[in-house]
Amino acid sequence: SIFHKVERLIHKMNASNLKPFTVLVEGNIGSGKTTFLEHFQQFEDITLLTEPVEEWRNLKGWNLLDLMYKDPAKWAMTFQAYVSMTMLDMHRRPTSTPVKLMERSLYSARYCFVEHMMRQGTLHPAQFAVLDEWFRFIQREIPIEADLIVYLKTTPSVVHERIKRRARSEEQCVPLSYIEELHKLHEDWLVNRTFAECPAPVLMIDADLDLTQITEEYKKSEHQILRRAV
Ligand code: DCP
Repeated sequence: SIFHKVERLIHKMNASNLKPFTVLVEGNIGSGKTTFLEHFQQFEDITLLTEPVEEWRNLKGWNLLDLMYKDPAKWAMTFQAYVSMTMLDMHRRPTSTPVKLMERSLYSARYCFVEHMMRQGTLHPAQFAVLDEWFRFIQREIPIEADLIVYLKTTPSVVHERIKRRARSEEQCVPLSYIEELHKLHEDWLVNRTFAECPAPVLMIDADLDLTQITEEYKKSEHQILRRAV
């Protein structure tokens, strides 16, 4: 079967000591990135790096995500600086498996969130300049692997409903307009390619479907993720 073939190839890959095939999972807030990664738990030879948001909610007891939403002018910079650090940590984390799946990346932090906060004026131009210099420095000096981007494409109103339903306490005041702006930035980055560098080929998935149907949609990508790994 296809799975035996994949298994054999994965073991070959393990033996050959190559860099893992690295997949960045991107999409708006509430697009189902965590669920997508969890779908791949069934495959033993994939390393999953999920939920960096849990680190942002608890740094030595401080909830940076909450501070950022409550007082963006004061905390956006601190929050994004910490996001960059946790993302760099995930990008650099060694894996013994041939495939590595990551939730978000340094790229979406810079090209979607920081970009938005700069355009909005939430980040002072000087703060933006510091974050941007860090980003450029990392890009220049530290290899960041990316072989494929899975883009969970959604409609803003759909994810806005989901965000309200899941009721993560920090996100209760996130307006639809914010989700729409983030959507546009993801589209400009990954689809229209208008302002930012896209570091890998993009596999687009319709992520508007609800949980009962989305598994079928996810399955379509198994192929690409596992096959491209060899
Ligand atoms: N966030 C941010 N700046 C970033 C990354 C994320 O302000 N550079 C915020 C937006 C959300 C929270 O962090 O309030 C988590 O967003 P994600 O989209 O990374 O994670 P989700 O858990 O919402 O993803 P999903 O529901 O797709 O699993």
